Amino acid sequence: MKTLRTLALASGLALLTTGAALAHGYKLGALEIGHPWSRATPKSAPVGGGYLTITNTGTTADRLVAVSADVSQKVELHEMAVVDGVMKMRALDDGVVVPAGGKVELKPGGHHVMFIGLKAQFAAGTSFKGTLTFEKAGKVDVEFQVEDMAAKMPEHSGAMPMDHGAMKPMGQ
Ligand SMILES: [Cu+2]
Repeated sequence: MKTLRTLALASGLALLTTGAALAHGYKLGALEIGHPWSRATPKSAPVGGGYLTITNTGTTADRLVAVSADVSQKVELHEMAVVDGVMKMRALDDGVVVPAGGKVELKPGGHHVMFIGLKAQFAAGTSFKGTLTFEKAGKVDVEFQVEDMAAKMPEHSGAMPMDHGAMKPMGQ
């Protein structure tokens, strides 16, 4: 009996720890932050992307104004936009608005967090801390899970494949 329970517990733990892709989330007032994640970076890549969802269950809009983290020299919010037929990214100086009752997704090929000047390679299976700052709701600490270089969220299967994770390793 005791052995059985121990086995059950052990396999339960194994299930829990297989989850690089396991969803995790945070709450900040009326805001729900879903599954902050990043992608493993090639060696000496200068930048990395950060992705997450923000659901606003409240009745007033809020705005993600900044993200901070120790993993890079600076952190910006970016959007991808087609300029003269070429996909480019640019800084979102006004942040990302989260409408009342709405949901925004920061995802590959769309709005994203950009970690610029990486201090170390992002390795799959690790995680790092970041802080999100919202105009009204304030700050929340989150953990970005680093997923495999080829990782895509299932619901993003229609997303454009291009983003920083697609950059070729430098010096190879
Ligand atoms: Cu970017």
